[in-house]
Amino acid sequence: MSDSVKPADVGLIGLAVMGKNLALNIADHGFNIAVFNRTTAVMQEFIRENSSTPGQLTGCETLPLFLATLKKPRVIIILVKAGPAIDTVVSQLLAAGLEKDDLVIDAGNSLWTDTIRREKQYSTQLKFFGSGVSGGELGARFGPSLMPGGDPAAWKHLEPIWRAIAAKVDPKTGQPIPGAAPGKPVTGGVPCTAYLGPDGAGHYVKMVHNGIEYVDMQLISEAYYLLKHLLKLNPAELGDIFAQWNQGDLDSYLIEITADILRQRDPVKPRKFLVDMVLDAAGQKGTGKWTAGSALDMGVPANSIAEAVFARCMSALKEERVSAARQLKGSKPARVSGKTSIIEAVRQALYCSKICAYAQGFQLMRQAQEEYHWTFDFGTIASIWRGGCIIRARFLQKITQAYSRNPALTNLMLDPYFKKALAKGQRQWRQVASLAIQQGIAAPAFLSALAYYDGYRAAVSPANLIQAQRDYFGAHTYERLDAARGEFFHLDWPHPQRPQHQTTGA
Ligand code: NBP
Repeated sequence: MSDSVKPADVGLIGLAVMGKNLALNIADHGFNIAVFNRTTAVMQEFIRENSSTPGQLTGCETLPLFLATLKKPRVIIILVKAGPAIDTVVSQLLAAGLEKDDLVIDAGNSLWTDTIRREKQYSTQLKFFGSGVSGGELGARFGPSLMPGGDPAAWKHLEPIWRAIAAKVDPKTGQPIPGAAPGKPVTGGVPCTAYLGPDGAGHYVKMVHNGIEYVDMQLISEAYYLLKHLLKLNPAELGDIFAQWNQGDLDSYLIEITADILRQRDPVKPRKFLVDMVLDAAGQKGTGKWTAGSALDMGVPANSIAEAVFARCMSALKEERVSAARQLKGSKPARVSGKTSIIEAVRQALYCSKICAYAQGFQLMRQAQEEYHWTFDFGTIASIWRGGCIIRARFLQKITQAYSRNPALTNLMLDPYFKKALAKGQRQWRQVASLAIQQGIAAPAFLSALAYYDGYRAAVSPANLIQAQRDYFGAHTYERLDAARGEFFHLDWPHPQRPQHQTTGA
């Protein structure tokens, strides 16, 4: 290190979309930052392009040089492709001289069980820490939502940086404070980050955030598609509806960008709207699937999250769908009357379904904390999602308030505010669900959210019959309504191949 270069406060490895933008955000906040990338040319170009950055950026061509540039104990953020690349980078850092007190933060979308494993595996060699980062390119650049989890002692070193670079919200309204620009970060406000718990807690919360994001996007797409077909509206008209919705309860980043997207003309064929030219096959990187998988593993009903993942899988079957459309009959979507009331009904259906999606995400975290011995503060989780992240929304202030009213809330739907919202919107929600069914329009997220609501509020379900069937064919036993929970019975069910039958305790 030359004498003119001050030791760096923090290092960052991985200069793709997220790493570059997070590095600039960190530099904007007055931290000296050293950066390294596997492909040196990427690092060199990044340094060249940002030579006028007010903060100090130091590009390092080798890992030994990178380590030598950092203050001790070193604080190193890794933003490389999630998966084996994390272990590769850690091994390379160890080979280059990383020390026991140094902190390595995996800020990518890593599977939480990998983070649990890595923290244990590297515990004698370094301090491994996980943190979710949400907000995409612009969030990383001007203020993301940061979801850290790991050793609390390690958090002390990271906390000042994370609090500085995170998105900020107004303490009274919970609304994001806008206006950050290169070299001019937002000052004041409440940072959208908080320590969430040990080992994989941060990455688990980030994963659930993404699972909710899948449903949010699916619900918005279903609302768009229903309005398009029921009211025969063009994308610009639909964009205006979403822009109007963004002024009320649905105010959120995803609704805002939806309005922008719908109004966008195609740059290739300007007479067309771009959305009409985009192929209807949605990709996925796996965090939605992980969320649904975790729900299945723990037995938590998160049907809308799973439906949102399956809807993307269905969308990907483009060629099969095109062929099936010619062969399978359904009712044809027809124009319906009452434009204003249909728009309002879809808005209510969207809001009610969104409540169910978030309820499922929080239920999942509630169960995960039992499973992994974490203690989540759900109000804090909701509060750090109010700004910076993809699911940021006015609605998250309501969730923050719900958990501050009752931190032990059994289900978000039971909070007085949300109970009222569901009661108010449910007639129109059911109307929209019926319309979708009658008109043959697939609306899996709307319908699954409604099924979640109706299933959760059903004091009596049809599972008595399932359990009786299980006992019939597999002697799996059943509990009785007139006996204590945990007391099991079995019947030798009458069947020609099973001569005698009787009820027995089991
Ligand atoms: P990518 O996930 O596309 O990863 C590209 C970076 O990883 C490049 O810097 C590449 O170096 C580096 N890399 C790879 Br690939 N394999 C490596 C290895 N074995 N050793 C060292 N470096 C390696 O980047 P991203 O989109 O910026 O995302 C980074 C992380 O943040 C991911 O976990 C992602 O899931 C998460 N995330 C992304 C977003 C988003 O909007 N993109 C949002 C939130 C979270 P190279 O230049 O030499 O190829």
